[in-house]
Amino acid sequence: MRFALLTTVVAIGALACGKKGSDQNQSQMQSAPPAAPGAATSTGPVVEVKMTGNGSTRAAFEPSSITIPVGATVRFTSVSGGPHNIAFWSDSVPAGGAAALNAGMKNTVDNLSGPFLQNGETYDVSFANAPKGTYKGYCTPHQALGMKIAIKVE
Ligand SMILES: [Cu+2]
Repeated sequence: MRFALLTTVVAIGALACGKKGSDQNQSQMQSAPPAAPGAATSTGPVVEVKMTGNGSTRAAFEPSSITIPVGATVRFTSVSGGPHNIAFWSDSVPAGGAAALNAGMKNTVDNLSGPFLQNGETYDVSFANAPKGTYKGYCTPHQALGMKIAIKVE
């Protein structure tokens, strides 16, 4: 009788540990970078853009103006002063551009608005099937600091 009780306690303990373990895994997965190489249907080159800042008075995309071919992927990396994100003004993109961006942006938090990146995290925007023209974007937390980017697809 006593032995059976002890076994039950041990079993419950193991269950509790198992549950805790899976919770930890879940939170780790949520904080992991959302990069999913190959998930987008892009076959073009990858163009790197850094997101930088000092956490208070200065924040920028580097470079803040780029020209890419149709089908390229722009890879945003939060280097310093995060969190940063990339969001596009829906009325700034060429006709048909919003639909292309919706297909090329994963885990959006709002319309044409990418997730917030901690320093060291990366986020890809695929310009597969994106119409030619200029796409104007900004960082939501640092829009007031002038953190903007112009991406010209040609
Ligand atoms: Cu920012």
